Amino acid sequence: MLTLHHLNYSRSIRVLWLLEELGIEYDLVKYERDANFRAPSTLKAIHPLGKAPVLVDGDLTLAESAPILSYIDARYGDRRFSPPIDSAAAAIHDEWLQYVESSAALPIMMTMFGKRMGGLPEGLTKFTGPEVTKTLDYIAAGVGDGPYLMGDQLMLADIQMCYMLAIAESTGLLKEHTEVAAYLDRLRARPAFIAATEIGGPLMAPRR
Ligand SMILES: N[C@@H](CCC(=O)N[C@@H](CS)C(=O)NCC(=O)O)C(=O)O
Repeated sequence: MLTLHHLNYSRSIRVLWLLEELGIEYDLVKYERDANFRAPSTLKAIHPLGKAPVLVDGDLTLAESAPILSYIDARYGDRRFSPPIDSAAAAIHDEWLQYVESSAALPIMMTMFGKRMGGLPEGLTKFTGPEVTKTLDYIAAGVGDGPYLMGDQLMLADIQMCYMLAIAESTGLLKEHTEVAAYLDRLRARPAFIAATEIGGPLMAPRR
């Protein structure tokens, strides 16, 4: 049986969402963020990074959303949310899947932290401003006529992308990227996404 270690208001909603899309059985262990919005130390007992998501499947303990999504889809999902193996589409999809955390996350998360912590130093803003614009332009072009990144069918990369775009939206970064905002709305309208939030709680913390 798969066990997902889920933290409220976190990236682990991605994994919960995929599990709900697939309709497979799993156990869920829930963790609550502390007053500093950090994961409780009990999560470190599951994986040394102490971050969510963590997936446990027998002897396998896996951190990082992207490989977790790929593992579940390949082993338990008949690759329903991935292009045919070894195809060019699979390589392009993998690029999108990795892009979210390895490139898009940095400027979006830095801007979010800056906004919540009283602003970034000017030198950093000179970096993050253009990087955020480039990132959102790139995602908008990637979705194109959509409805999803790879066309008609929802894929793992879309599931991976949703959390980062929700952060961008909550930071006010989607105001001039209405097509990206519309894509985010399409993702959040998926019944399995809604089911995941009913089980694991909302994607974002309420604004203070
Ligand atoms: N690159 C990792 C990031 C994991 C991560 O940063 N998780 C955050 C939640 S969104 C976390 O657990 N934060 C709590 C903490 O660091 O204390 C992934 O994609 O899964």
